[in-house]
Amino acid sequence: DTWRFGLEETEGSVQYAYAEAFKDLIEEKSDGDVTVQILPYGVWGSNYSALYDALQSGAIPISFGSGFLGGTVPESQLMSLNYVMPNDQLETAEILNSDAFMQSEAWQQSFRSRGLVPLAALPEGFQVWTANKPIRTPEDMKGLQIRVMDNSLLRATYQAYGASPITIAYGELYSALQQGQAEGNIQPVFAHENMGFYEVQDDMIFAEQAQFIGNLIANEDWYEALSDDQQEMLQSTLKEMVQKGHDIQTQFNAERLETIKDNSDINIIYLDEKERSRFRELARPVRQVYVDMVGERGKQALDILLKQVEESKSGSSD
Ligand code: 6CS
Repeated sequence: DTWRFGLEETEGSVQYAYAEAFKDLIEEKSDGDVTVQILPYGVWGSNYSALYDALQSGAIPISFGSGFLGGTVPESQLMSLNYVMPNDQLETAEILNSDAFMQSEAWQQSFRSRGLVPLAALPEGFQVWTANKPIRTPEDMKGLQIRVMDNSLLRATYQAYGASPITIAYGELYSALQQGQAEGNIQPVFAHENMGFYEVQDDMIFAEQAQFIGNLIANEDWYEALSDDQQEMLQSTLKEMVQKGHDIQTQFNAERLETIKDNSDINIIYLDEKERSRFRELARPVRQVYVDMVGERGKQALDILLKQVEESKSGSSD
C-alpha cells in the first residue's frame, strides 16, 4: 500500500519533519507493506481547499489541516482560540491527543460528518506576531492590517484586539508583506524563518496567546477500510508521535530563532504578564463567538477541552 500524506507546509517545516518521522515508524512497523508518500505544500498544489477536497475524496487519504480548515470543518476553529490552552506545550499536546478529547463524540463527529477522521493534533509552536512596529498593547494593534489564516474565528479575535485582519494565501504572503499589503503576520517561529517572512518585518512579538495547532486527518472511508492490524499500527504510531512531535517543534523553533537573530536585526519583544492580560481580556468573549458560530457540537468540544485544561498540572494560560 502507498499512503499519500499531504502537508500544508514545505520541506524544512515542522509538518515535514513530523511526516518523515511518521513515515519511518509506519514503514518499519509494517515490514515494508506500507510506503508513506509525503506531499509537501507546492507539490500537491498550493490552494488549501484543493488539499482538503483531495482529503474528502480520498485522493490524498492523510493530511494536515489547520487554520484554513474552518470552511470544511467549522468546529476545527476551536484550535484557533486565544488564551485557552496551557502554556506548557507538551501538556497541550497531551491534552489534545488524549482519548478524552481526541476520541470524544463531539470532536470525532465534527470531522466524521464531513467524511473525515481526526487522528491527532500537532502543536507546532507559539504563534508569534510580526509587524513593522513594536506591539505591546491593543492600541498598538489598532487598524493594523495583520494577516490571518482564512478563518472567521481568527478574524473575530484580531478584530477584538482592534486590528483590521486580512486573509492572504500562505504562498503569496511574502510579497504581500514586502509590498505592504499586509502589515503584520502571525506564524510559529520556524515558519517566519522557513518562508523568509522575517526578512520583510522589523519587529517580532511573543504574546503567548496561542500555539499553532495542526490537525492530522484521515479520509473516513480510507480509515475504515484499513485492517484492524493496520488501524492499531497507525494508532500506536500516533501515540509515539506525541512526544516526537513536541521534540521536533521545540528544536525547530529554538534553532530557527537563532537563525533569524543571526541573519537580521529584527527587534524581539516578549510581552510581560501585565501586557498579555489586556489581550487575554479581549480574547475572552471570542469563546462565545465560537459557540454561536459552530453550535452545540462545537460547544461540547470546547467544554471537554476546558475541563482537561482545568485538570492539567500547570493550568490554562487564561
Ligand atoms: O499561515 C499559514 O497559512 C500556514 N502557516 C503554517 C505555519 N502552517 C500551515 C498554515 O496554513
